[in-house]
Amino acid sequence: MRRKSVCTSVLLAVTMLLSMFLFNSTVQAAGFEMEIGSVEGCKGETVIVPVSFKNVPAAGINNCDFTIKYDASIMKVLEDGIIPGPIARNASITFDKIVDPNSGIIKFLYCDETGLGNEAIKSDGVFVNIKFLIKQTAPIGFNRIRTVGVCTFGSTYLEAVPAGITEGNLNVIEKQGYKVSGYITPDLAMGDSSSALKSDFSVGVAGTGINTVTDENGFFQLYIENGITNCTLAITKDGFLSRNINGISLTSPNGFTEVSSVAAPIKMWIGDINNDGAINMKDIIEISKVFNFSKSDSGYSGKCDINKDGRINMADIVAIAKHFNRVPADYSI
Ligand SMILES: [Ca+2]
Ligand SMILES: [Ca+2]
Repeated sequence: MRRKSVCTSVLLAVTMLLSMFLFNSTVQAAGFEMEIGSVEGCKGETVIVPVSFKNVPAAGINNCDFTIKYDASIMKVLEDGIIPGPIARNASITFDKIVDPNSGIIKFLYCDETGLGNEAIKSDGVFVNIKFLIKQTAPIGFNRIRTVGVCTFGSTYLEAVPAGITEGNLNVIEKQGYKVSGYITPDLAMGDSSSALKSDFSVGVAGTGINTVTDENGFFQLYIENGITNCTLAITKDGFLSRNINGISLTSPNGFTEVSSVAAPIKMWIGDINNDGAINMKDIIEISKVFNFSKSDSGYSGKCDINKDGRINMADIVAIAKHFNRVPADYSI
């Protein structure tokens, strides 16, 4: 964590320094463009908005610095929802971002730290994919996704590269089809189900690309195209034993199916730290590697802090013990 923040500081400093030089000379690589994707989806769905570079100059894009603005009342960037694209080289070092979920701002930084052009962006393609959840309160219609402030792009030779910017949008649509909703909650020994633990369960319809995530109340809602009358929901979240809910019939007369309620939510078992489909000693070993670490320690692992209280200790082991030696098939018992 510390190393990453140091990296961010270094990237910021280098990018700002380069920007000062960049204004002194300009490469005439007419035609370089950055395009923010346009997507559509309905309330409760997740969508992926790509940000792509086109007509990248032969000298490559050595560094860039730009900010994207979206409507935070309509969309939410998912946790781990900013994924560097294939043209970002050695992204763990060269690529960084800062998200402000309250104001709907994402700042992107890229810098070839070799200084030799070895990690400059040389080809056209997707620079970053941004995964958004469309909020349940989102009204039907278009919402701009655009840049704000100065967007700086620099070549390997420290020349400014002028960029044409195409803004994108999210079109929130009314979707036809069956609606499936429900509530999910972690089944914890301490009975604590704080909102941090209820949100961000991924809920997908098996065999389709339909997917959403739970909100802070553990609520989810999906729309399934007419024609599918029966489905399986696949529920996953980092650190939890994955679960399938089979045989959901969608043929209720009003087209609306509730698979679980606030009073009787679908329960998920925590403790599959290594995501191998079982809660066992291997997971305890993962926790023991970071035992007694707290959030301020560089080795702290959010995944091992089962109850999300900022410390990795016996309480987390106890939380795992509740469903020790269980596999997904045990959920039906
Ligand atoms: Ca495991
Ligand atoms: Ca803990």
